[in-house]
Amino acid sequence: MLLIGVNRSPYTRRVAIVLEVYGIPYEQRAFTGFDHRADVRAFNPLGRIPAMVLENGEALIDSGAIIDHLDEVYGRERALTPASGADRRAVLRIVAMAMGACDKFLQAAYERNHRPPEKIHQPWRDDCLAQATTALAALDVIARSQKNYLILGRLTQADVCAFVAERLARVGLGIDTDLQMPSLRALTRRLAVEPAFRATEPDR
Ligand SMILES: N[C@@H](CCC(=O)N[C@@H](CS)C(=O)NCC(=O)O)C(=O)O
Repeated sequence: MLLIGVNRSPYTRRVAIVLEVYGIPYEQRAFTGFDHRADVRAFNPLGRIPAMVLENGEALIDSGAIIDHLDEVYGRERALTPASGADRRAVLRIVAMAMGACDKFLQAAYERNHRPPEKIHQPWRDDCLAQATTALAALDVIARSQKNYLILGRLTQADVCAFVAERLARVGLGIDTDLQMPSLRALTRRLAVEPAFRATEPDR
């Protein structure tokens, strides 16, 4: 199994965490979408990370699709996303909020990083940031009433996605999550010491 992407990408990190939780051996190529366009396109024509190459050479793209495969083949009854029913819907709702927040945080970051200063449209950045932080605030409310994990009393894909989204907010966008989302931050502090999260911590 070959994972394409760097773990400072929330999308790549969530795949790496799942690989670790399921105990799947894998190699990783530390490519980024912007710095290694040609290398990434060899695995994903869209030029985005993550991609994952299976043992038979098949390349999967998009973190959700990759995780769907890992859940099906390796997760089975312990899958981080429950297979069906109300539990599945509840996990997927949180996943959509957290990963949607990542999308919005990245749009705000791209607006800042990929445009000449005079062409940055701050109202658009503010709107993206407001959408993403409102989603994280909703996760904070859920985290407030829970003990160790967000829902179902065990580690699920909801926790993995909340974790990567909170990190992107704090490290990537400089948002003070200790102040603004203290319960979510407490959750990510707890998760950070679990082996799958520790093993995938990026250098920067
Ligand atoms: N929906 C995709 C999003 C992947 C994504 O946006 N990756 C970013 C890195 S964090 C990327 O490669 N950006 C480069 C680009 O969009 O050109 C997923 O879940 O995998």
